[in-house]
Amino acid sequence: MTHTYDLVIGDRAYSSWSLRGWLLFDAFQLPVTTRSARLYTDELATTLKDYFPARTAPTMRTPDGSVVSETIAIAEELATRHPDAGHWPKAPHARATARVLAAEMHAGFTALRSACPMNLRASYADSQPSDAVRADLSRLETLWSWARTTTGSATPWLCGDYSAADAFFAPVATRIATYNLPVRAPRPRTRSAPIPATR
Ligand SMILES: N[C@@H](CCC(=O)N[C@@H](CS)C(=O)NCC(=O)O)C(=O)O
Repeated sequence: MTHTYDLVIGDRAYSSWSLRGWLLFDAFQLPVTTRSARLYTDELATTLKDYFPARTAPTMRTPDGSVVSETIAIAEELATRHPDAGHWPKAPHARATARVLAAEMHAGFTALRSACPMNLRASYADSQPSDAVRADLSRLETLWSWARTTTGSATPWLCGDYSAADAFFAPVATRIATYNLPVRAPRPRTRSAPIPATR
């Protein structure tokens, strides 16, 4: 029997962390067996009994049996085990930048996350974001613009090639679309010279 990764996830249309966890496999061509469980039901708790001490989706089990919850830990563990998969940029400055973005997403944006739950099946034309949500959107613009400038990204992505930072912000991008949230286009990349990729 071939052992592969197992990944417990909720519905990827509604569970932003599950979508991130799944993207950390799918976008980097890593094979995984997914186990879907409905969130906020006994189904998730029952499924996770096999993944002690995890309590949330996504949770992965590595082929050798380590249980890893917390999406940032999943990203780091996959990146370490599969260094050529591309979770982090190879160039040190772009890699550091991508790590900052993923970590801040993991820890922050609480107003946006609670006011605008991810829902890939809905689209609202009218949005009345609170001041706290507007502050999160402003921080997003700052971070995204900084990442693209400082890494000299010439792709549509944040730090050059698609990285875990993009996977972490994918559910945020869907919220902007779902709730028609006001964000400005990125500023032109002329304000500071990018740090060379080879540093
Ligand atoms: N900090 C966790 C958050 C994961 C999380 O909150 N997952 C939600 C679904 S989006 C969940 O499993 N909720 C079920 C529960 O809390 O009972 C991570 O990074 O993975």
